Amino acid sequence: MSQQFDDDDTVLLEQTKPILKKPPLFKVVLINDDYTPMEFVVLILESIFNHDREQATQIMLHVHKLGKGVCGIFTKDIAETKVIHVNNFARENKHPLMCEMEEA
Ligand code: TYC
Repeated sequence: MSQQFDDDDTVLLEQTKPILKKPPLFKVVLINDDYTPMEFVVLILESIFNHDREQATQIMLHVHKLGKGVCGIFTKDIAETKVIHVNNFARENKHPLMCEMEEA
């Protein structure tokens, strides 16, 4: 905000546009493997990514057939946390499921 004065010394305020940058977004990507059970992948997509059973099944089948697929798109901190949760949950259950993030 810059300050100017007119003839009777009234302060004139100039509105300046706030400079707001959109935060960069990241895709959370699931990778296919031959061992993780399909039901476990569907459970992850429902519980960590809030997909309904139908969407979760579609995404799991996409990953199963094509090798990888997007679970969701998030800001950096949220994407990092989701990846950690997926990988921890998979390891706790002794599955080799892999999850990564990529700039969107
Ligand atoms: N390919 C696995 C199977 O046949 C299922 C699977 C799907 C595993 C997606 C990982 O990210 C994955 N049991």
